[in-house]
Amino acid sequence: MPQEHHLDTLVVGTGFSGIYALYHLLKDGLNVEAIEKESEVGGAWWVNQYPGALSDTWSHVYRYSFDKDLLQTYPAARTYSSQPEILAYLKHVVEKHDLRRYMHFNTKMVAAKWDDEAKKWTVQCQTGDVYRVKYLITALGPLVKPSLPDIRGLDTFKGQIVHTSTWDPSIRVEGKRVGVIGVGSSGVQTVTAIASKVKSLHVFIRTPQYSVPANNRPMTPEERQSINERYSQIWSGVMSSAFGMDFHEPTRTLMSVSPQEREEILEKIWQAGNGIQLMFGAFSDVVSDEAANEEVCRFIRKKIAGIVKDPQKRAVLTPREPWNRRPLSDAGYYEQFNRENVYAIDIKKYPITEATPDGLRTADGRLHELDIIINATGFDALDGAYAGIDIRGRNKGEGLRDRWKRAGPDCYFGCAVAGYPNLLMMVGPRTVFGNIPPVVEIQGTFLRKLIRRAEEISAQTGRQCEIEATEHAVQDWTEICNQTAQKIAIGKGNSWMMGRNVPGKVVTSLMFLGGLNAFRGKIEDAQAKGFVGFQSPLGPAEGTARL
Ligand code: NA7
Repeated sequence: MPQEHHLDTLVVGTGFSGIYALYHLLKDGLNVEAIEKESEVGGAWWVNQYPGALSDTWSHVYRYSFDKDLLQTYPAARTYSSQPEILAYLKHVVEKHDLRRYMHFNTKMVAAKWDDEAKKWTVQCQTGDVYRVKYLITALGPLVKPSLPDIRGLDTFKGQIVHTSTWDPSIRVEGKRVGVIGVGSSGVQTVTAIASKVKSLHVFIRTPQYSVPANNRPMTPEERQSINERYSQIWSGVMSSAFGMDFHEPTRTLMSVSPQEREEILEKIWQAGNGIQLMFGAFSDVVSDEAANEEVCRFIRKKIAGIVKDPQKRAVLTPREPWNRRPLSDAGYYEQFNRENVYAIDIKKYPITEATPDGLRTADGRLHELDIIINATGFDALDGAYAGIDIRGRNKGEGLRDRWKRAGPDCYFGCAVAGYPNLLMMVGPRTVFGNIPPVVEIQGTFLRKLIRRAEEISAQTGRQCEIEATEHAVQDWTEICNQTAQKIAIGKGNSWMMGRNVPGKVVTSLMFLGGLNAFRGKIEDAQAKGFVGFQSPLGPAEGTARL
C-alpha cells in the first residue's frame, strides 16, 4: 500500500554517497530515510556486474575513511577490489551501522516539487509512495544513464543485447560469439575478462585508448600492516592531493629531466601499475602540456607495439590522439588481441551500418556473426541521472532536467542549484574529478555543515532557513569549471567528462578538473567566508562576496 511519509530528510540512492549521507545525517540527529530504485544497496557497484568489473583505484583508498575500525579490520585481499568485493564492503558498512532499516528498496523517485508555503519537498515514487521532507538529498551517482548506440535493425538481432551497466548475471558468454562495442574502462575490463572464455570476440573500436597495466596482485600481510599503521597519514595525503589516490604527485615537469631519466620514470610507473598514476604521478604537466602529453603517448604506443603481434590489430588498437580521457588500467587488455579468436574492428574507418538477425554489419560489407552484443558504450554522465526525474523548484515554468538540457547542468560545487532550495546533491554535476570515496567524504562533510548551519539559523530566528545557491555562485562555478578544463588535455578530448560522448548534449565541463585539494580549498574558503554563494541568511547578503 503506498504511504505518505513525513521526514526531515530523504536520501535518494544507496551507493557510496547515499550510504555516507544516510549514516552521517542520522548521526547528526535528523529524522532521515533512504529510497533506492534497485533491490539492493551498492549503486554503481550493484548494477555494474559485468565480467571483470573492478575499481581502478587502489583498494586501501577505495573505501570510507570515517570508519576507523573498518579501515583497520576490513580485509583488502588484493591491491584492487573487484565489483563483488566492493559490494560486499558496502553491504558490510550498512549492516555494521544498522542502516538497512532506514532504507526502502525498489522505490524509484519519479518527481519532486518544492512547496514554497510549506517549505518542503514533495517526492513522488513509482510505487505511489510520497515523501514530504525539508531536505532532499539526491545521491543518484555520476554514471547512471547508459548511453546506447543508435544501430539500425538492432531489434531484429536474435541474440542477447546488454549494456555493461545493466548486466544480467545470468548471461553466459562461455563458448559464445560475442561483440563488445566500446573500449573505455568498461569495455577494456570486459574484453580482458571474457577473451579466454568465448568462442570469438569482436571488439568494435571507434577510438582506441591508452591503457596501462593495473598490476592487481594479492596484498601481502606486511603491506596490509604497513597501511594500517600509516592510515591517518595516508588519508591526510589523499585529502590534500589532486586525485586522492595515495601516490606522490610530483612538481617536476617532463621536459625538466633528460630523455633517459624520463623513460626510466615512465617505465617504473608502468611496472608499478595504474593509468591514473602514470597520468598524474610521473610528471606535473602530462595533462597540461601538449609536448609532455605526446611524450607519454609515445611511450605507451611503444608498449602497445611490443605487446600486440598482429600488425592489423596493432594499428586498430594504437591511439593517435593526445591522452585526454579518463585514464584506463587493465589486467592484460592488449595481450588478449594475441589470441586468434579476438578481433579488433576499426569502426571509425568502417562504421557499424546495421544489425541483422545474425550480428553486426560494418561499412566494408562484412557481417560479424554474434550471439551476444555487449554495449560498453558509456554513460550520459552526471546530469543524465536526473533526466528521468521531474524536479520542480521555486520557478513555476521550466523544471530542472529541461533547464539542464538547454543550458548545461549548472550546480554550485556539485551540490546546489539556484531556485531549488534544500535540494542538495551528493556528487552532482560539476563535482570534482577524483577518487570517488574521498570525493564523497568532502562533499558529504560540506553538506552536513550546510544543514547544521541552516538548522542553527532556523532555531535562532524561528523561521526556516533555506539552503539555496545564488545565480551568481552557480554561474561563477560553471565558469571556473570550464576555464579549468580548457587548461588541460581532458577538457579538449571527447570524454564523458565534457559531455562530448552523447550526441546533442551541451558541451561543458561536467566536473571540476582542478583537483580534489583545490576543490576542498574552495569549499572550505566559501564556508569560512560565511557560506559564500548561498542565499542569505545562510550566506552573506547578495553581492557582498563572490567566489
Ligand atoms: P566510456 O569511457 O565513455 O567509453 C565508452 C566507449 O564506447 C568508448 O570507447 C566510445 O568510443 C564507445 N562508444 C560510445 N558510443 C559509441 C557508438 N555509438 N558507437 C561506437 N562506439 C561507441 O564508458 P565506460 O563505461 O567504459 O567508462 C565510464 C567510466 O566508468 C570510466 O571513465 C570510469 O570512471 C568508470 P569513443 O571514444 O566515443 O569513440
